[in-house]
Amino acid sequence: MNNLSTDSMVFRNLFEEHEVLLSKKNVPIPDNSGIFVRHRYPIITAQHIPLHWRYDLNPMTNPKGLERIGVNATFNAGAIKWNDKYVLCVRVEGKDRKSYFAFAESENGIDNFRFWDTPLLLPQTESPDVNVYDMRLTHHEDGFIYGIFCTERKDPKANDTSSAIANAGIIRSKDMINWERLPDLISNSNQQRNVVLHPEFVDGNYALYTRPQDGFIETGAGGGIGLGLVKDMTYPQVGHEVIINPKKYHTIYEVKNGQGAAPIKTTEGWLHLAHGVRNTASGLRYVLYMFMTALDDISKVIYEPAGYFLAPNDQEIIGDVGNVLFKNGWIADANGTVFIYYASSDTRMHVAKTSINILIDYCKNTPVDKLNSSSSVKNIFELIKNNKGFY
Ligand code: M1P
Repeated sequence: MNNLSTDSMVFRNLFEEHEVLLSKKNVPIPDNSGIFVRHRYPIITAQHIPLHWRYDLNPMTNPKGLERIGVNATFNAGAIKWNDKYVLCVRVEGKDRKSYFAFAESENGIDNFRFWDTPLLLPQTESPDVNVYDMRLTHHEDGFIYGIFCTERKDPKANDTSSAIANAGIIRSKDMINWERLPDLISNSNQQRNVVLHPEFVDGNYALYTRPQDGFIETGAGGGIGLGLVKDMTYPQVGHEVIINPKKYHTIYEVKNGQGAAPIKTTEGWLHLAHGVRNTASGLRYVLYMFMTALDDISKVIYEPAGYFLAPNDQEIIGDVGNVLFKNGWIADANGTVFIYYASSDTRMHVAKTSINILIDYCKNTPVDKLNSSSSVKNIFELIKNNKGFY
C-alpha cells in the first residue's frame, strides 16, 4: 500500500544527505614542492548530480524512491570565470555510457559546486553526435565564448562495435545560456581530439591547438600537440598543422600528449598545462606537464621543465580508467591565483591552487629533460655544487 508520509521521508533524507555533500568545506593539502596545493575532497562526483535529474520525485509514481537515471562519473571539465563565479562545464557520464555536458558553479572555486538547473542540450549538426566529451572553454577576443569538445560517431568502415571517429565539435555563446552549434572541425587528419582555441587572434586568424591522430586510440604518425590557423569559425577549416610539442622517446609523453585548456597569458610567455601519456605494464599512465610558448610566436616553445607537474596520487589512482590525470580547465584570477581543475581516473573532479608567478618560476627554473639518465644525474650534481654552503 502506498504510504505517502513514509515516501516523503525517503526523499527528505535524500535531499538532506545531498545538501551535506554539496556544502562540505574543502581542505587544502600543502605540498612540500611548494608548486601547488591540492585539496582533500573531490570537488564534483557523480553524487553531486542534482537529485531531480536522477529520481522521479513524485511519491505516486515512485513510491519506493528508486533512482531512475543513474550517473557513472563526473570528470574532464572545462572552466571559465563568469559573473564572478567559477564555472565548470563538466563531462557527466551516465550509467548508459553516454557523456553529456553540465555546468556547475562555485563562489570560491574550491568547494560548494552546484549544478545549474538542467544539463546542456547540445544543438546538433546534420550528422548527430553519438557521444560528446571533454569541453574546452575559451573566451575569445572576438567577444564569443567558444566551447570545443570531442564528438564521436561510429567508424562506418570498422567491422567491430567499438571503433569510433573522433573530431572536434564547436559551439559558441555570448551569455553561456544560448549556444550556437558551428560545423565540426575540417582538418587533414583522420581523427582529432584535445582541440583547443587560443584566446587571441594570430595575424587575424583563429589559432587552434590540435592533436592529429591516425586511429581512435593510437596517434600513429600524428603524435604531438599541433597548431593550425582558421580564417572563419563558421567554416572551421584548419590549414597546415605545425607540431609544436612532439611526443618524444623516453619522456612522460612518449606515447601521446594533448593540450589541456587554453593557455594563460603572462608577461613572460603563454603558460600551457598539457597531459602526457606513457605505457606501463599496468596500462597507460596519464600525467600533467607544463611548457611555455613565446608571446610573439605561439608556435615557439621557450621553456619546458622535465617530467610531470602533477601525477595521480592516493585515491586519484583508482577509478574507471585507473592511473589517469586529465585537465581541460583552469582559471587565472586577476590577482594571479590559478585554479587547476583536474580529473582523476576518468571518475571525479579535483582542484589544485597555485599562482602565475610560481608557474613561471617552475617553467623557467626546472631543468629540461636531456633524455638520458646520465644528464639527469648531472643536473643533480649542478644543484649540489650550487648548494655548497647552504646545507
Ligand atoms: O581515458 C583517459 C583519457 O583518454 C582520452 O585522452 P587522449 O585522447 O589523450 O588519449 C580521452 O578520451 C579522455 O577523455 C580520457 O580522460
